[in-house]
Amino acid sequence: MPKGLRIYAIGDVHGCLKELKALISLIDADTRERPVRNREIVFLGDYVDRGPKNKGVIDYLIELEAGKRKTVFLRGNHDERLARFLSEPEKVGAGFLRWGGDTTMRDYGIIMKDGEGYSAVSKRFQRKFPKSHKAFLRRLKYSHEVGDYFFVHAGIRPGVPLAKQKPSDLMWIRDEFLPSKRQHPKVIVHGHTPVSNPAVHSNRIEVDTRCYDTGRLTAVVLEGSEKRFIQTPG
Ligand SMILES: [Mn+2]
Repeated sequence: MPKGLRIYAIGDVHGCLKELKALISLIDADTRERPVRNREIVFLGDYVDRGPKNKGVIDYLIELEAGKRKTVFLRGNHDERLARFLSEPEKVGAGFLRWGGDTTMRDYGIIMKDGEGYSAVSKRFQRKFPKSHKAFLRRLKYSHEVGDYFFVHAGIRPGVPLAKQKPSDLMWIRDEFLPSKRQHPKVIVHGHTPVSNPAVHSNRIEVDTRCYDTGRLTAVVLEGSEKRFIQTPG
């Protein structure tokens, strides 16, 4: 990390509002204990689906974005699919509902009726979905690069230059990325694939600790060449 900058990068939130607020408090306490000139909080995406408070999480993130803390919000596959379910429901409806989209819709007051099609339920959902939330989803970035680190939701396709990576890989990749031993142009900091414990590998750092199951939401703290983790107790 460049001198004087500390980054806290937070893994998949998936509707875990309570843990997210707790983690932000832990991060603020950490910064008070160890003051630093510049601090940035990077969210690695997947804010919705599966957990209990999806609408609440987006409200809270919008509040954080407007507040004093310097923040960066990346785009996860679940965030992308939520946005697409509102605009092209027939294409993504099956996946959206299979992977927890029903819990997100319910938070916005929409329950799919028996025999209702994707288009019809999406239309009802659109009417309940705040413009501010739509705009937030549109603002999400695919990646963020600082110092020797590349922050992204899922990972990268090994061997492809960072500037040429496809959004679909950045949000979805697993099989070709996780086992790769290649030294990528930067150390990849990512979520997307849950692990029991966050880990530092030679070419990547993974921080998705499946908060909606474990109650443990994790941030990696990067400063100089130091790497450490902060986590809610679960
Ligand atoms: Mn994901």
